[in-house]
Amino acid sequence: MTTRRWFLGASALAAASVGRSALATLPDAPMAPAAPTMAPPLQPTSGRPYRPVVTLNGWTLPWRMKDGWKEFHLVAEPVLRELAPGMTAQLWGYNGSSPGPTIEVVEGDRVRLYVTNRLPEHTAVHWHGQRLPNGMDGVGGLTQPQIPSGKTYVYEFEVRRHGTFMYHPHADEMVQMAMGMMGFWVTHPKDPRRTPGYTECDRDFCFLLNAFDIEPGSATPKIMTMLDFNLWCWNSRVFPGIDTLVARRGDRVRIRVGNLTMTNHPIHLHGHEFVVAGTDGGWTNPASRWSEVTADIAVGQMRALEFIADEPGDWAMHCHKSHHTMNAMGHDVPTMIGVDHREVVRKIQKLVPDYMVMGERGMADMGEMEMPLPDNTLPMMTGRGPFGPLEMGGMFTVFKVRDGLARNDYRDPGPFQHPEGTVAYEWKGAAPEPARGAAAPEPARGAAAPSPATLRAVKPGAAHGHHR
Ligand SMILES: [Cu+2]
Repeated sequence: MTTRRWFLGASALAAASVGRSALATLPDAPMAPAAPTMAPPLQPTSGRPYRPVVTLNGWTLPWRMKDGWKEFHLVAEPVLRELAPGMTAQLWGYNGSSPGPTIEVVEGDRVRLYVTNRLPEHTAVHWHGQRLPNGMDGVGGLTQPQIPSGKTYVYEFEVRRHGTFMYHPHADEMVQMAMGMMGFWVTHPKDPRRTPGYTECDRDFCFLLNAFDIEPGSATPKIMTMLDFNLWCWNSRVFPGIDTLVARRGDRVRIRVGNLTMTNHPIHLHGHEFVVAGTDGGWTNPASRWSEVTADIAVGQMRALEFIADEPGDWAMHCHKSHHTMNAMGHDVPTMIGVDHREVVRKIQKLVPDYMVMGERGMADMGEMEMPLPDNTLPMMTGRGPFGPLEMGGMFTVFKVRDGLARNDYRDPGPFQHPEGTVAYEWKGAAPEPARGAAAPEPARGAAAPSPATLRAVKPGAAHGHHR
C-alpha cells in the first residue's frame, strides 16, 4: 500500500496530530485496490438491499452500520494514479485513488461521512446534487470552516433523493479538482419497482469525466491551467487504459456519467440508441425521452443513459470531440496534408534535431510510429485492435456485447469474432477514375514545397501542444 501512496512532509505531520484515541472511534478508511481496474460490484451486506453499480477503473467504498447510521471514512490525500500503462501521475484523491471510491447508498439512509484531510492544505467536501441541511453542503467558508490539514470533519444527513451524484472539494477548487479530487455517488431508490422513471438494469456502469494538464515527461498536473488540458480522462484513465464495458446480449444497461472537467463532452455510443433516463435532478419522465446516439454532458452535469444491449460486437464508445480521443503531444503542428516536405524537414532538422514529419498523408501514420517520447508520456494515438492500430487515446473505450455471459461477468471477452461475411472488405475489381464534369476541380496530388515561412510555425515546444 505504501508504494501506491505518496506522502508530502506536511501529511506526516498531519497524521501525527490525529490522536490514536480519536482514530480508534473512526470507521476504517479502506484503501483502493492495487490494480487500477474495475473492482467487482460491492454487494451490500448491511442496510437495505440494492443492485450495485460498477465503476470503470474504480471501486466502491465499504461502510459500517453504527446505531442505524451508515458510516463512511474518506481520506483526502496525495495518490499515485496510472493513467494508462506507461504513465503514472502524481495526483490528489481519496483513499489511495483518483477519483476517490464510489459511494453507494439507498434513499432514506442516514449517512455519516468522516473526512480526514491528509493534504498539505485545507479542504472541504461538497456532496454535489444532494438535498441536505445547508451546513452539510461542504462549501468551505460559506457553510462550514475549511477542514485544516490533519483534521477530520464529520458530515451527517439523511439521503432524501435517489439518483446520480458526485462529490468534490469546495475549497481551493480549481487546484484540488485539477489534481484529481472527485468521486461518484449513487443513491438507489428504496422501492425500485414503485419509483417513477426508474427501471432496474442488469448492468449499471458509472464514471466521471476529468482532465489533466501534464507536460510530457512530467507527472504532476499544472494546477493553474484553466482550459488547455492535454489528458482527457474517464476516471483518471485514458485509452488504452480505460476498462471495456461488457454486457450480455439482451441486458438492460445503464451508463452513468458525471462531468467534472471544464468543458462539455458529447458522449457517443456505436451500434445502439439510448435514452437519457436520468439527469442531475433525478429520473426523467419516460414520456419525455427520445432516442439518440450522442449525449452532450455539460460541465457539472450527470446523465444516466439507458438501452438494451442487443447488437453483439465490439462497439466504440467515446467523446465525439476528436481531440479528446488523443493523448498529449503534437496538436499544434500545421496541416501538411498534400505537402511534400522532405527537403524542408531536412533543413528544419538541422535546427531542431528531433522535429518529426507529421501529417504528409494525414496523421494516421502516428498510430504505428514509435516516435521517441519523454519518460512517463503516452503516445498521442495508440491502442491495437484485431485489425491493427486504433489511433485513439483519451476518452475512448469499447462496449462489448456477447451472448451468454454470466450475470456478474465483467471480464473483457477479447476481440469480437465476426460472423462470416459481416466485415467490410476490399473491392478487388476494376476501379476506373470517377467521371468529373468540366466544372469539377481536379484533385490535388502533391504540391510544390511550401515556402520556409509557412514552416517557421513549428517550434520545438509546439510539438507538446495543448488543446481545449
Ligand atoms: Cu470530450
